Parts: sequence; C-alpha cells; structure tokens
Amino acid sequence: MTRKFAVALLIIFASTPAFAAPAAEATDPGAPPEAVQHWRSLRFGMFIHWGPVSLTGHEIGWSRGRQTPIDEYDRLYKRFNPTKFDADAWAATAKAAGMTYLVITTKHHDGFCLWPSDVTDYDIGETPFGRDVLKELSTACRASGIEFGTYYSVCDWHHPAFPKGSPAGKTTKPTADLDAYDAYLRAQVKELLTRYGPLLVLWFDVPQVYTADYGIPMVKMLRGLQPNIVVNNRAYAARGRKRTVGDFDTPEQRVGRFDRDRPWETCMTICRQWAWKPDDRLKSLEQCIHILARTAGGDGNLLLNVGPMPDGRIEPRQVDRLKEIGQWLKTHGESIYGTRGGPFKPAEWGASTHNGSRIYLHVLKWPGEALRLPAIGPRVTKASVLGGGKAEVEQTDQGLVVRAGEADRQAIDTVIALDLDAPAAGIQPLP
Ligand code: H79
Repeated sequence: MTRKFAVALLIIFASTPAFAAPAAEATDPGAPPEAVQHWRSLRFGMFIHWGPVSLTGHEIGWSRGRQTPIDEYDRLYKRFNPTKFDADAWAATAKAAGMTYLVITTKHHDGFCLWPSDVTDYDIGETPFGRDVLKELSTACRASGIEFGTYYSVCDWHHPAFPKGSPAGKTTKPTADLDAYDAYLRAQVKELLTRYGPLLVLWFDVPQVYTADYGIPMVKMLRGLQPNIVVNNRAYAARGRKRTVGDFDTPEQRVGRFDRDRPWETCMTICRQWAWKPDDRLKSLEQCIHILARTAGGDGNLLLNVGPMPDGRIEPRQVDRLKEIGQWLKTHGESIYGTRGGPFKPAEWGASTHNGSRIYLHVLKWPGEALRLPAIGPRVTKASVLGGGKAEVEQTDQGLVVRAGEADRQAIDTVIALDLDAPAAGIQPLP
C-alpha cells in the first residue's frame, strides 16, 4: 500500500460516523448570509395547504381521528381527483397578489404526499388524479418568476414508524422506530431536493420527538445538496437547548415582534383554517394590508396561506382578495419589497420600513391631526404620499411632526415616504 493511499484511507475512516468525535460539537452552520438576505428581501409569499382532506372541509392533519375517523381519513385519497387543478393559474394568482415566492405542503401531519414518492404508496400517484402536483407547480412557478419552496411535516401521524399518532399527535404507536422513520424522512427530503429544482426554502413543522441528534445531520445533508436553501426553525426539537434552530423564526397566526437581528416570517391564514373550509371567514383587504405592513415594519416576511378546494381551484373570492392586495402593492410595493423594518418600531399608529435613504411610514390609524415621532439624526429633505398626495413634516430636536390632509390620507394605509440626507439603516430602532 502506498503512503498516499494509506493517508486517503485514514481520511475516509476518520470522517465516517463510527470514527468521528461524539455528536456534541455538531451544529448546523446555517445558510449563507446572502441566501438569507435574498429570502428576506422577497418579503411576501403564498403558503398553500392542500391534500385529500380538502374533500371533508376539515383541518388538515388535526381532523384525523377527531372530526373524521382515522380509517375514513386515510381512505380519502382514493377519491381525491382535483380535475380543475391548474398550476399556471395558481402561479398567476400568486403573481397577481404581488407574492414573490410560494411554499406548499408536500406532506402534512397526516402523512399524505403530494408527489409520487418512491418510498410510500400513500401519495398523489395512487389517487385517481395521478398527476405530480409538485412537478407541475414548481415548473409553473419557475416560468412566472415565483420562487418555489416546500413545506414538509416532520411529524407523521400516519407512518407506522413515527412514534406519535392521531388524534393531535397525542397517541403512541407500538411500531415506533425513530431510526427507520429518519431514513424515510431523509429519503423523501432528498426526493424533494433532487426532483423539483432549486428550492428557496424547506419549511419543516412539528418535530415532536425528532431531536437534534437526528435533525442536525439531516439539515446538513440537505444543505450539502442545495447550499443556498433556507431552512425554518422547526426541523427538529430544540428542547432543553438554548441554541436557535435553522435560519429563521416562524411566528404562527400572529405578526412577529420587531426584530432586526434574527430573521423571521409570520405565517397566517387568509381565512381561519389552513385547509379549505366552505364559507370560512375571509379576512378583509384592510386586515390583509395591515398584517403585511406590520410584518414588514417588524422586519419580517409574510407567508399568507390559502387552502385550495377539492376540485383544484383556489376559491374565487380568495383569488379576488389576493388580486386586491396585488393592486395595492402596485402602488405601494416599494415600501415592502427589499425594505427593512424600522427605524420607528410598530405601534398603535402603524409601522415603518426603510430602503436606502428613504423611510416609509405606514400610517394605519392617525392619532389625530398629526403623527408625532421621536427625533432622528438625518435631515428630512422631502415628504410625499405614495400613490399621489401631499404630506408635511416639521423636524426639530424634539422629533418629527407628520401631517397629511384628509384628502391626502388613504383609507387603509397612508404610506408617507420621507427622503433623508443619509442612509436610514444607520438610525437605531426608536420606540
Ligand atoms: O400547518 C399549519 C398547522 O397545521 C401547523 N403549522 C401550520 C403551518 C400547526 N402545527 N401545530 N400547530 C399548528 C399548533 C397547534 C394548534 C392547535 Fe389546534 C390548537 C392544535 C390543537 C389546538 C388548531 C386548532 C388545530 C386544531 C385546533
């Protein structure tokens, strides 16, 4: 054996798990900062929760063993035939809403897979529909400039090897085998990463008993396949560890707190359920815009969820609402996309964003005839209302007094652009 060969062998052995140091130092290095910054700049995406459960109108995952008996739930896929599914129409709806990315449930807690997976028969390939929803949707998104990402539930209440089961992940299965489940999960994640092009994000959910010992090597594996992928904070249970998980936090059904250090994304439903429910209560345009403005103002992204119907269409009234949001973004998009939150922290009156030497005040509720804000260092050289209109600013050492006449105010959100003589990023966050 040559010396070179012996050294090579040594390197190979030393890097195999059996010879490696204990897992204590194993950490997830995270996505490259440029990749996280790119994801952050997108600011507004579409979340989609879909599957055979839409046939019942009950909540995805959670209704298994509750509103719908388990055996009945698990047979729904045999009649899932969404013949009106049109990936281009979904991508066009996201585009019309001003959304820049899309994340779809490839597998929720109920275990059903929206793509034909090699490692299970509980998937779209075994439905009467039979088409690869992920293939069609990822292609449609790419064609219309929408970045594509995948949601994948870590917990799987259907798979016999995942230790927890329905209802609500509260039961324990006799067939539990976390090593076997880890192999299944890894095989599936690999399919997602190798079949559907570069993914913007992997959005994991509800890890339950899936610990960091499994999760960290799994996340490293997927970063190895796609170095620029951004991963959320739910890939594994962080229990008892102070470490932050993944690249961003995920406040759910609420706008996140102002935070410019740790990236975050609010996920929220446009109605009340994640999955489609007939006559579910739809948020008003005002609610949607306020949520978007307060999220951007807190320096977060917004992933707004729709649950398509069992026939494959997104409900027309939801499409209409999304188009209204897109209309608003046509005139106000510069105050959202590519911005950062602050410098004025979100408060009763509204929220602020900035880009370069411009601050955007999202005045959602005028506190009276004028809005009073704390002092900033740079000088305001100009004030205007986005979409047309006049605004006036008085600047003193005490602060800013901002005014817009009744005619210049807008019903939902008066966005006032303040031009400064210096970059706004240099201003520390102000209460
Ligand atoms: O996929 C969506 C949810 O199904 C999932 N995350 C988002 C993205 C989620 N997992 N856990 N939770 C949400 C929190 C659990 C909320 C619950 Fe309930 C409250 C479970 C039981 C009570 C919501 C309300 C579901 C059933 C009733």
